[in-house]
Amino acid sequence: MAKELKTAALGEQKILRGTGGETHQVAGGEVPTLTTQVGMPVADDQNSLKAGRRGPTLMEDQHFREKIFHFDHERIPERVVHARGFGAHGYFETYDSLSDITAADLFQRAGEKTEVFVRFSTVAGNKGSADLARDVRGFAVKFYTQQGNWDLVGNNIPVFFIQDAIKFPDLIHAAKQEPDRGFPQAQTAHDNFWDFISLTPESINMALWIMSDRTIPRSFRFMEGFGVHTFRLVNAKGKSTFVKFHWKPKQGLQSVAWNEAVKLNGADPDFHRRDLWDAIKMGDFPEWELGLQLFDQDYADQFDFDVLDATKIIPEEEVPIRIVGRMVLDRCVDNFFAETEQVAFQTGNIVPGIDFTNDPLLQGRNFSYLDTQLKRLGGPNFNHLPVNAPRCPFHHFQQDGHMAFHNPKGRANYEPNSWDSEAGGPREDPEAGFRSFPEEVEGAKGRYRSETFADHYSQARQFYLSQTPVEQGHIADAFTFELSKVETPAIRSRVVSHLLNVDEDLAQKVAEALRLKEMPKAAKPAMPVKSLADSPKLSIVLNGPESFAGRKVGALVTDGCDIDLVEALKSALEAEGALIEFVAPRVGGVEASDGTWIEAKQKIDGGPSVLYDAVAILASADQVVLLTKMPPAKDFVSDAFAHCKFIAYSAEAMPLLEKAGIADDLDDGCVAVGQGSDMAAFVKQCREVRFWDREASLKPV
Ligand code: HDD
Repeated sequence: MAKELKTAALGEQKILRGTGGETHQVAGGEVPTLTTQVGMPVADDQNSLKAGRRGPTLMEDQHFREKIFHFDHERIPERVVHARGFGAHGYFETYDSLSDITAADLFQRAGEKTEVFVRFSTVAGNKGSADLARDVRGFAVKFYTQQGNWDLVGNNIPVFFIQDAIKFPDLIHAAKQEPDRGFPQAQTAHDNFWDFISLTPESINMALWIMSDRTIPRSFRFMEGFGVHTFRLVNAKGKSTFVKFHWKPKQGLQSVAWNEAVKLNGADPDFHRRDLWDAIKMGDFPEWELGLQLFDQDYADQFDFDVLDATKIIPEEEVPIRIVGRMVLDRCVDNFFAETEQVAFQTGNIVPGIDFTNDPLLQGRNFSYLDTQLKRLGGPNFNHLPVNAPRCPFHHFQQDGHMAFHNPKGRANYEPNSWDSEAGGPREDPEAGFRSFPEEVEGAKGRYRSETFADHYSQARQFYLSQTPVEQGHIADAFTFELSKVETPAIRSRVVSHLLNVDEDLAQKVAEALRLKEMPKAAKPAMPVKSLADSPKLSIVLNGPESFAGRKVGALVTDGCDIDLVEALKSALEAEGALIEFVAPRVGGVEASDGTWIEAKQKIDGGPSVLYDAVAILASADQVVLLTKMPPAKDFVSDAFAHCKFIAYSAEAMPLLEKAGIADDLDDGCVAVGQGSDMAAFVKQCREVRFWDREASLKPV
């Protein structure tokens, strides 16, 4: 006979107050009594109700049925794009009143704070995909203003692949897993994607951006955000000004190396979400400044490109960015599903003082976001969910439907009505209410693509030529990598045929690295490619951080490591606002030279150097031999070197550097630290984030 199972959990609890059961005493203190959804106290949550000790489960077990039923329905459809994301709460603070250019309430009063919710995301991968996919990052901000919610649903790249929303399903189908095989996951390195891109010349500018390091950010905290489209700001007098929205990270820009991204996906697939969570939890709140590029119709008319074309930027050097406020993320979500998963962004959510333009991508988006939320959230009342509900008062006659949390009060649920103010409900306000900017529009109906959208290469060329040589090298490597995963040679060649219009040198490099049998002819541009002035603001390296604050050093330590060096490094990093994490052979920690116990955060194979911005190798003479025998210790050093990180090392650690094969190649990015050496100087050097000079000596694969 089967042994009877004891239910320890039940036995140890002491009921404090009655069976209606408010609280129980458990090991950690008082907890509320477990109930069903409708509040019935539960006596046994370990065993289903059975007919006899070993008999079948009974249908009348309502608690069991309710629990399993609810579990079966826990998932909602993931977003068709941007499925993997991570959200946080915070606020936006207006620096100065912008009442001269917009009537938007949140921009009226200097110093005023508006609550925000932000969700960062990747685009192509499924909900469970890894964070370091080479991909665009979503940067969606919901402002809960006093005149309704304004959603600025942007990306970390200021241009887009396509000009007209009607091509969005094709773009996304091509980017995501191929439909017959269901792979590859979260990657654009496959035939369908590059087939589509190479047949869609308008996407070439974006192709250059996504092959740059922008698509492998160090974390959400170190990337820019963009509203992409041209919007309008409208002031109280009805005057309109065009605007492009920019988010500038106060932390500076930073990306990782591609080889690092590949390894990070294995070492910590949650690297980006963990980074944001940890930073907020420890009080190091990330900040972005909101910048506006403002221009009028005259500027738009003389600009080289069409301001309604979302595949184009307006260089910052041409229309400077006016900084108007800052956003601080200071609170993690309490519940991932309720907030991050159920948040519903809509480009259609704008407020008086902000308006759309005729950008055909934006116009199409305005339909898609409303539509998709209905599918995802299961009914028309998703704005009743706390994360989506406005923080200002709201009154309307919309009623009923699935899961309506609140319905209109009073007798009237229609308008006009002749009931008195209380029973009759809300009325429109011609003064304060939203009015569309009265732009004159006329023309014959037709499926057009304006000829002002036809220049597909000039800005791609400008982007490429504005990068530092290091970044140009990364772009060539990225094209080579992605196209090497494309199985059809004709598609590889077709991509190179477009690159010839961007920069011949780039095309040559990629063609050679792919070992194309012959150079294809350049694709025929619809109009001549222009030579535009360089825009240094497009480079990540030129716009890096001013300090090492918020970054992390991984210190590889062993028993007997020099406590003075450890302490010196710790205090230099603390002074900079940076962090240190100890990596040791065993996670329990190590005993330093003076007997001090140093707690490790990671065991060496769980804490590879890709997790850190810079590393310190502080092994003791006795123990370093042990490390030389550990492959992950060797990788820790050789990877840090290959990823151009700054490396501090003690003399005792040299045998490990030798084993890692870098002892003969030590350069200015490798800093010997010992008695009397200046750790602050090492940390100052780390502000550069990477020692890029090294890269030239590392032969690309
Ligand atoms: Fe989109 C989600 C950004 C073009 C249709 N998009 C989505 C999200 C971001 C963007 C950040 C995730 C929001 C969140 O975190 O919940 N999308 C962009 C940008 C675009 C863009 C910057 C171009 C400038 N999108 C675009 C087009 C269409 C869509 C042209 C359709 C015509 N996007 C959607 C969507 C999603 C979405 C299907 C999926 C989940 C969601 O909306 O809420 O409606």
